[in-house]
Amino acid sequence: MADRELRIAAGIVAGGVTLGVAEVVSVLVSPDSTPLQAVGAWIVDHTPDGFREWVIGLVGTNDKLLLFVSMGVVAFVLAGIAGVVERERRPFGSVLFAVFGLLSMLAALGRPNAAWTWALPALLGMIAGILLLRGLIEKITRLDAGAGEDMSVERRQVMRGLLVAGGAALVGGVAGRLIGLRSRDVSAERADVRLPTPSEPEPSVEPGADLRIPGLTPYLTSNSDFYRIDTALTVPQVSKDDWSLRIHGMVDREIRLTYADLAAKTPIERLVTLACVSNPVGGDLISNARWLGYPLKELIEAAGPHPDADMVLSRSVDGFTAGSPLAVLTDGRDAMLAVGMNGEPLPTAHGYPARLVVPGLYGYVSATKWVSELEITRFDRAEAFWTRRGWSAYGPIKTECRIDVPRNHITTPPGKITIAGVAWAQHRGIKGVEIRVDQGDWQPARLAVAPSIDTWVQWSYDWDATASGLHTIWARATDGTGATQTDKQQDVVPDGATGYPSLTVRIG
Ligand SMILES: Nc1nc2c(c(=O)[nH]1)N[C@H]1C(S)=C(S)[C@@H](COP(=O)(O)O)O[C@H]1N2
Ligand SMILES: [Mo]
Repeated sequence: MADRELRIAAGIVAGGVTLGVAEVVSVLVSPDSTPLQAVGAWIVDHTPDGFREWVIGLVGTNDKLLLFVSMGVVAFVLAGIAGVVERERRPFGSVLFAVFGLLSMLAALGRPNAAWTWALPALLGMIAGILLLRGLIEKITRLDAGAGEDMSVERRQVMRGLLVAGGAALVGGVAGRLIGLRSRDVSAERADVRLPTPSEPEPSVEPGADLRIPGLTPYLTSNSDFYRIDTALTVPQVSKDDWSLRIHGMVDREIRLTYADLAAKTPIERLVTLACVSNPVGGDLISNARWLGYPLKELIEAAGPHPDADMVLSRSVDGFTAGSPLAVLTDGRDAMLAVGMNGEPLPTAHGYPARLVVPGLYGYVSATKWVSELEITRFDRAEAFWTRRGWSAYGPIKTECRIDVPRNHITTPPGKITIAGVAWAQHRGIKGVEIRVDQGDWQPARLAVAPSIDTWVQWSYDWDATASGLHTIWARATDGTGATQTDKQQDVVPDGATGYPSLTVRIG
């Protein structure tokens, strides 16, 4: 049994070669077709919501990195076990490789945009891995059986073979991944895109919209600071020359729009604040940008939606779907097929070449990135990605606010303290924000200029802090219809968190 370690190493190296060969083959197929990517995507799709929330709470947006690292660890442990089993219970080590190869192939073929070729990386990787595993184990078994001087020479040969194969798998795998990603990378194409000019440019953000208070979130979010949420393990790379939008389903005539077709239309440019339903009270999954795009109302009405249709199921190239009320997309608000963000083509992570932006709806029911299809259908016939996972079918944005300054838990001397933050109720607008300190009365805050009812609004309040000790500050917003946000605390599932934001400061 002296060579147990050698057999574990043989299993791990064979596992590495499996993954490495798959990465190399994927250069010719798609970066998303490899076992790690395909199984990873399957896991993301099948993770229970509660667990996902818990993991994201723990590691934040490093969740994808954590997923790959844990998959790698599991793969190598299993491969090591396969090495031992192949010797002791032949051929069950190879069978273990075959089972995982087949599961990876199924996972790859099950991706929404997969072709049959997507099975090839896992298949060829599996074959290479099994051949290597059998060869190595046979060699090591002969070592076990033999004895004497020449065996140490052979042993050294096996070790050298393991190192070479392992090194080659690593180099090949990393190179394959980089080449595969590079050859599909659309950032160069994106840099050359010239955006069309909007009919009436959105007036530049009035200075009064930004109170410029240190620590207060800027009114406009830069593209690099804009929050990002999606289920994509690798950012989809969609060339504008390959992109098209199919409008179909319950329509009089199906329409297919190419990027070139859009050039014949006149875009609008609007300020819209996007918000994620997973944003807890006080959270930062909300950002505000200037979007350039084409009114969805015109695009959809050109297809002639049937009167009994009530849902637009938008689909992304990566299979994500969102279900928006047809009435909301066509009621005259600035719902758009966006191609520009803050004067630039959409960043790839935010949906290049085209995505949806709908004022007043949470992202999960409206803001489909890398959008490729609008299916006109009915809520009682179709279910979107997150609805199937227990989130509400309808996702109107709730009236909420956030306190940005002062920071929670600070200690500060008595005197004038500026309290400031943002408030939002997209497409209803914000009529007022009030502040309460401890058990005092609600006091109106000063609202900044609101360039649009579709964006958040900054607010501030000067608090004369005299009494030393610990104080709690609360805020609440009232929307344009006169409705004040609810004080009932609710978690993000199933349709968005509610409750007054609060923080504590120590005066003294
Ligand atoms: N293709 C695709 N589009 C998507 C998603 C996704 O997972 N895939 N997530 C949605 C969600 S939940 C939100 S909140 C917004 C976030 O958009 P952003 O990343 O540009 O901020 O995108 C929406 N569009
Ligand atoms: Mo979201």
